[in-house]
Amino acid sequence: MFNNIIAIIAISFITVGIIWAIGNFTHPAKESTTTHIKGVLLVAQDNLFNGTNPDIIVTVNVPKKLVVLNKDFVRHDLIVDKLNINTAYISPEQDFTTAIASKNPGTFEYYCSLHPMTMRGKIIIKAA
Ligand SMILES: [Cu+2]
Repeated sequence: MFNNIIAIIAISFITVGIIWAIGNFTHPAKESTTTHIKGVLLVAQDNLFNGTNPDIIVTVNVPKKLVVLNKDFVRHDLIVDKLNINTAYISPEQDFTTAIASKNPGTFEYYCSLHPMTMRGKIIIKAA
């Protein structure tokens, strides 16, 4: 009797182990493909970018990836007139990827056209 219980428990563990192994094989954990990509993430939330509208530093002739993610309840966009960046309206939970690139150094303002009073910061292109 006691041996039967031990056997049932052992078989249960083996069964669960096999199911777990098959699950891992058919549904492997997703590896993040973005962690090694250098770039800038601006999260639009509470009518600010990243809470502080941070300066973004970019080197001349070294394009930098820019992802704008909208975690707000209203639409936002990001525009840099002189760098020809315009994400168009980004809906809540949507994102848009673009690039910051310039052949010339300078300071350029980025802003949201819907909330230009609060969502405004600087892109600084520095010499190489
Ligand atoms: Cu906005």
